[in-house]
Amino acid sequence: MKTMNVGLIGYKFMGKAHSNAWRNSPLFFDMNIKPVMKVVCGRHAEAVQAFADRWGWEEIETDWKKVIARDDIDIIDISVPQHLHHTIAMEALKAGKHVFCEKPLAMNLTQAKEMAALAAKSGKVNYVNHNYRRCPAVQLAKQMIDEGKIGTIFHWRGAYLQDWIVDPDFPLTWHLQADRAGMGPQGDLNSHSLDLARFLIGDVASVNCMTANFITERVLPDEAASGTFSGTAGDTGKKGKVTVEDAAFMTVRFKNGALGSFETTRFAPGRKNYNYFEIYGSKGSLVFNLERMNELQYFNREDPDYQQGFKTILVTEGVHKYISAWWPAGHIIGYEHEFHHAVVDFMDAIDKGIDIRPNFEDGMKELEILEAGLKSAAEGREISI
Ligand code: SOE
Repeated sequence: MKTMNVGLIGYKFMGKAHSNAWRNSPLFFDMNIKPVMKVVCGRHAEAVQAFADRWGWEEIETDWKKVIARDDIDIIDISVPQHLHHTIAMEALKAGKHVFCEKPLAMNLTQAKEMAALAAKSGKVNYVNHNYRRCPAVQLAKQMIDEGKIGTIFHWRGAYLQDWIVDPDFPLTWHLQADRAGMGPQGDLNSHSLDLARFLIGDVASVNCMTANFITERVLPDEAASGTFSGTAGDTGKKGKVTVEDAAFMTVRFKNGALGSFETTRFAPGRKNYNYFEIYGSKGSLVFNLERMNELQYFNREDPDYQQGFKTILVTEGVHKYISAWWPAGHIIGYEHEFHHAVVDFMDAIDKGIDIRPNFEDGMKELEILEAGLKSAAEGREISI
């Protein structure tokens, strides 16, 4: 069995989701190249060591440059906040590593262009982890669209809603600071929705967008005690300015003539990770809701009138992509399984010498559209891509 050594940079929420996938994918899927959890890197040695012990990483590092410099590391997994993606990915590609990078690809289009150009020249597998593409129900939607089941597509209606900062006492974590996050939910969440729309509908010709800020300053955080979805106020009592949008509502014209809407906010109480889309076509419609991720709603205009209505396809039969590696029909899968599917396809791309999508080129195109959205919001006009 051929193996490749992985170096993971970052060990919080995404480091955990990725470690789970690197560790367990070979147990469920037949892989020609098996990933080896060689080294995990983070700034605080004691915490990283505890993480490595729990998840089975062989070694730890506290300097990501040393991980990249190692000849025995084949793959660099970037699971740190996006202000570090460009620097680490560029060094990893220059060192001849394959790169598995969290989304959004970069802080801005300029960085993304450099990353995509170097990745294209490198001949190395490069992937940006828009994990929701690899949900079997989304793969089924793609299959049904490609089979013409819903005909010519008129509309995409997407919403990616969360509620974890609606509390004015939630502190100013890095997600709310432009110099570390780049954007707010536009980059964090609409990037996912946009990736799904580009995968299922096609590319975007122009955008219109409006943004809003509801809480403009927040108490400074205790960084060590804060993460994604969780924030602990620091003891200084000092406040700082929120420098990213709290919500972004964007409409787009797709190149194929379809119209789309993308709503994203972190101020939707009760919506914990509500990644949802509807697609309307000349022959029918599809609806996906991540909170019911094993189901795809399908309306078929060609059903006889007395049977017309949305039906629920339970996407757990072995015929669906990835499912046969898991459980029998009806034994549903979860959020973490999409990360396994990404790892499997990433290693397969290396084995076969092929591309995996979304790659850095996709990540760059998404940032181009997302930035155009923020420009549209700032200037109050439609922006062509
Ligand atoms: C926070 O909004 C977050 O963790 C995103 O960064 C992820 O990409 C998303 O999948 C879940 O929510």
